[in-house]
Amino acid sequence: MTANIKVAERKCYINGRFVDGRKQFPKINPVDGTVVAQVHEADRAMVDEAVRAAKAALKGPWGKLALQARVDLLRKVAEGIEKRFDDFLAAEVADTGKPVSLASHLDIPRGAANFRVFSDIVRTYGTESYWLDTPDGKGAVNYAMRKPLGVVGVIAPWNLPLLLLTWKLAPALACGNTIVAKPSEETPSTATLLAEVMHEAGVPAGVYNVVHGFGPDSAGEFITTHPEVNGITFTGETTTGAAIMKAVAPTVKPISFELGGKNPGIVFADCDFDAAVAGMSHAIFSNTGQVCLAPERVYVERPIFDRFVAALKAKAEALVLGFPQDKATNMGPLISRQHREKVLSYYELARKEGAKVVTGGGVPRFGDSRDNGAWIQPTLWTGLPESSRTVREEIFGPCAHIAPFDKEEEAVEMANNTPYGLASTVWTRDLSRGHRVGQAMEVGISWVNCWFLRDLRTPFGGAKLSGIGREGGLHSLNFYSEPTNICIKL
Ligand code: NAD
Ligand code: 6OD
Repeated sequence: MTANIKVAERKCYINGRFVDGRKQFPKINPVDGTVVAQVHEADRAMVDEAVRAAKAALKGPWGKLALQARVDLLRKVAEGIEKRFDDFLAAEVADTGKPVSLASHLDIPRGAANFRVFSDIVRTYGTESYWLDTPDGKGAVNYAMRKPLGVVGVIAPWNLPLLLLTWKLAPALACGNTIVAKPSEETPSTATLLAEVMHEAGVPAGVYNVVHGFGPDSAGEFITTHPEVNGITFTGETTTGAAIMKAVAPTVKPISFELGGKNPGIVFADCDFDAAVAGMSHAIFSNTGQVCLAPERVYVERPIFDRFVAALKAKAEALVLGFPQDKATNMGPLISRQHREKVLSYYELARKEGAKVVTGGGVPRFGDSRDNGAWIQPTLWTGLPESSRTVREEIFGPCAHIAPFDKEEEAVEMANNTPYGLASTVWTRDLSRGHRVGQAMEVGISWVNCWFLRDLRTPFGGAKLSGIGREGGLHSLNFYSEPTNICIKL
């Protein structure tokens, strides 16, 4: 099914030109283990060149553009993504192996939507202004003016590549910044296609630069340690965030971090049972569990515990692990064999820690090319203590542990007993309880009777180890701009 995908070349894009790296690395399709792209890795000199180009563009035509003209260009970028929808879709699917049905409804449309949303929001972005009384009675006008941060380093993960890159790129550009972007080494393609779209839209050279590569001693580190990069926005693992914090410390850059999670789901006995089972199944397994917001810990009120576990098991076993293009497919592989090793180590650990394996726990066998890929079984466990590593550590796979509870307070306490604080989802028909428990969650986003649903103008980010700062709507614009306080004495 994937054999007709050509091996693409993914070059870096610096100062409006596609550039070869001195080294290349292969991108492997996790569906069947074939090479789908050769990726050009940026060395330190290439990152330097990208930063120089981005800095020059700030002073050049981009910096001089009026806001309306900038917004018009970003809208053209949104249209450009839509015009090349099929190319973006094919590239994202080849890199990740995710079902076409998912990428065509989520990843690519959101890539375009991010540019539209932030084009709209930036048009109405105001700043404070105050009238000051002065002893001479003449007064003063005191107002804040927002300027771009400058050159912004955007470092993105592989799970929702275009969606998460543009989620940061669009507001940063809307505020007038220039960009040095590093997509994940696992998903180089859509960021590269976006360079073509930017070029066609007429975005000036140097405004959007793409440098491919890895983290330490590669493009990631070269961006974060670069003295001329004025801010870093990062989505990825908490441990990577910690390393980046250290790296940026000597040059004191503002950072915005969206990090890992170990999210709880709480299901009360008074919930709409079928909706809760469908909602939790979607939340746990979509994108093969590789969503930072996915609930890997599920707490179910005891009267419905056995029935809920059985219903969730049935949902897991009905998932179709198929080729991305098949309409029936609703779960793809993990991103790579390497990531599968990590997830499988937790499947093994769960057994050692005494879990009852409700379903899954291993690698599926297909008898076709998928056996060369990075497939894994959707997996559910019960019976683990809250202190076990399986229940405490982020796995980032299609799996969850389900535990019973008797009292609301107990569920809240277990849900919050984690060093992470990204997201939660609560299922109940009692609206007061929905508010009460939803508000008690120590997280950045708390859903009731839904998951992943969000107006893009609202704040997004994590508490505790799940992040620093908030993006979304005006929160993004606040991060990607620097206020100057101006006071004029009359
Ligand atoms: P990762 O941290 O391994 O990599 C993310 C990016 O950082 C990649 O581009 C990588 O090359 C780069 N990188 C790695 N080490 C670096 C370093 N030392 N300096 C600079 N850059 C470096 O994360 P991942 O495996 O790509 O993504 C999965 C993780 O991301 C999970 O933990 C998940 O929860 C998290 N995530 C969080 C959110 C959120 O919004 N909170 C969203 C998506 C994913
Ligand atoms: O929807 C978004 O904007 C967003 N940042 C989603 C993050 C998903 C994490 O995997």
